[in-house]
This record gives sequence, C-alpha cells and structure tokens, in this order.
Amino acid sequence: MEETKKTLYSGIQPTNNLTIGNYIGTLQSWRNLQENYNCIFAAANMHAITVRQNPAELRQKTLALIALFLACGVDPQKSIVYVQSHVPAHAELCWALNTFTYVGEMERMTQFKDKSARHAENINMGLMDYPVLMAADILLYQTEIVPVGLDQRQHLEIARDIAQRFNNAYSPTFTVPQGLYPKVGAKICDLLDPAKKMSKSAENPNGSVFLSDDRDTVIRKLKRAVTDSENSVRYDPENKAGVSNLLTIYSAFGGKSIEEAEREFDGKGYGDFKLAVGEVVADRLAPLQAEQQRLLADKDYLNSVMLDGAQRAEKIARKTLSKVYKKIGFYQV
Ligand code: ATP
Ligand code: LTN
Repeated sequence: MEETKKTLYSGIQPTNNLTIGNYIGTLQSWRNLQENYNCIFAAANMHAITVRQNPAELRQKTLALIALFLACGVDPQKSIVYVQSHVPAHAELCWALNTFTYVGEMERMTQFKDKSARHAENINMGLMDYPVLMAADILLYQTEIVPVGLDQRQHLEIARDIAQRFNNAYSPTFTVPQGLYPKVGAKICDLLDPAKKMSKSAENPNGSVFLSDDRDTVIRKLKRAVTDSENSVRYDPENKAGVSNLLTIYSAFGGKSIEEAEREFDGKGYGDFKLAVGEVVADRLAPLQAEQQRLLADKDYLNSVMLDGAQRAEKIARKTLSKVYKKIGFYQV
C-alpha cells in the first residue's frame, strides 16, 4: 500500500440479493476510488449473522460478493479484498470498544430499532452491538474515508464518537474517519413505495431491482414503478418522489446529470421514460452478471484473493490492536 495515500474502507453484508441501491450507493464508486486511496473492501459476514442466516447460503453469498467486488472493477492487486471473519482482530477490537460505548446510545440507533421490530423473535446482543463492530472494522485500519449510502451515516457518527472518546481517554490512537456519500443516489428508494429506501431485505421484491435480475425482470419492475398523475419528468423529491427516484437511477446508470435527463424526457410520457430507465439499468447489469459468473467458476482464484487480502489486512489490523491493548493495560509478552 502506498504511504502517501489516505486509507479508505467499506463493507457490504453478504446477505440476500444486492440491489441497485447498494450499487449506486457505494459499489459503483469503488473502481475509481482505487486510484486515489489505499482501499480495503470487506464482505461483512460477522455483521450478517446478527440476523439468522442459512449457513450454506451465507457461505455461497460470501463467495458471490467477493466475485461481485471484482466484477465491479475492484483490483485485488491495488486494493485489499477480504472476508471480515478471516481477520480475528475485528472481534477483538469490538470487545475493547464495547467498553467505550453506552447501552443507551446503541438502543437509540435507527437500524437497531428497525431490525428489532422486524426480527422481534431474535433481538440478540449482536444486533445491538452492530455499530461497535462496524466502528472496529473502520478504526482498525486507521481509515480516513468511508464510502457508504446515507443509511449508514448514524453508524459512521458513532464510529467517530468512539474513536474520539478513546483518543481523549488515552492519547491519539485512532484516525477519526469521515463518510463519503455519493452526490447522486445516496438513498435510492423502493420502486413501489418511494418513501422507503430500496433494501435487499424488503418484503416485496418488486420494489427492488436486484443486481441478479435478468433484462425482462428489470424492465418489468421499472414499468410498474410508482410515479404520479402529472406525466412530467421533473426532479422534485418532495412532491414527485417516484419520478425523482427514477431520474436518480437513470442518471447514476446512464452517466448523465439529472438536468440532462430532465431535458431528454421533456415532453415525453412516463411510459417512454420508464422503459428508458429499465434499458439503461439492464444494459449495465448484463456485463456485470457475466463477469461475476465467470469469476465464480474459478473458486481457487477467489480463494487466493481472499487469503491474500486477509493476510494483508491482518498485518495492518494487528498493529492498531496492539497499540490499543497497550493503552488499555493488557499485559503483553
Ligand atoms: P439490508 O436491507 O439487508 O439491511 P442493505 O440493502 O441496507 O441491507 P447493506 O449491506 O446494509 O445493504 O449495505 C451495503 C451498502 O449499500 C451500504 O453502504 C449502504 O449504505 C448502501 N445502501 C443500501 N441501500 C441503499 C440505498 N437504497 N441507496 C443507497 N445506498 C444504499
Ligand atoms: N453496516 C454496513 C456494512 C459494513 C460497513 C463496515 C460499511 C460493515 N462494516 C465498515 C462501511 C465500513 C452496511 O452497509 N450495512
């Protein structure tokens, strides 16, 4: 890793099927970020088990997520690509940071409240501790930049608070990280209910476009997306949430600004507009899916990427952990 570049870290949980919200919110930017930062990208499988998972599926989805990272242009020579559970320092730092985090803070987290309501039968300690593990992920690597969607802002604020709290209690130990949110598409909304974020765990699969959806499915889902009765393609998130969401998707996938997109569809009806959005999304997903499948056929290669990534990550992580252990008074031989 180059000494002069800042460190950037992001993770995605290998759960369910990734949506275009995940892609636009974070994954899409990773390829270019590699030029300017030392990047570390993780499949966050330790976060995934805070909600009950099928073990065989979790294993498969972890492999598929690593393949997807590479298919999106992440270069394992330039960046570190690894699986969170392969680096034990995450669990270790999480434990230490737990003692710098208050129960009240965790109870107030939006995602904890949401997920507790959705999984009332399994409100486990891990679900509550999720943000502390995420803070450990970030802080282990002295990360400066964390590219994520807006739904992660609250978690990032907590990571900053914990870092500052620790630094103030002892002496500067952790870099205090900053979130990097996309200018367009930091919150992609559900196609059928634009008041909600598009989520890979949504109840109705027709509200989300999955990265694995085939062309017909993508076009069908966009055709049925909720709009309004005005029939004018204009960006106005307050009053025209559905249309604005589609414009955002079109802009993110088509490489055009929102204004250019508005001009393009000036005077055209919603039917044409929705078809165009569907086509631009399907055109982008097809090569991504093909590349992911090609990579998935070479499991040995993927294993070697993960192994190498974990070794490189472990080295950096150990250094931070050992500093922490020294400061908190753990006897080291
Ligand atoms: P789940 O619904 O299973 O909790 P999720 O769809 O929120 O999952 P995560 O693995 O939690 O997915 O998030 C991966 C990344 O995708 C994060 O950076 C998150 O901010 C981003 N992201 C998720 N949903 C959206 C969205 N609708 N718009 C923009 N970014 C998003
Ligand atoms: N909680 C994140 C996934 C995640 C993450 C991270 C993101 C786990 N660890 C560290 C950025 C940095 C989410 O997107 N749901």
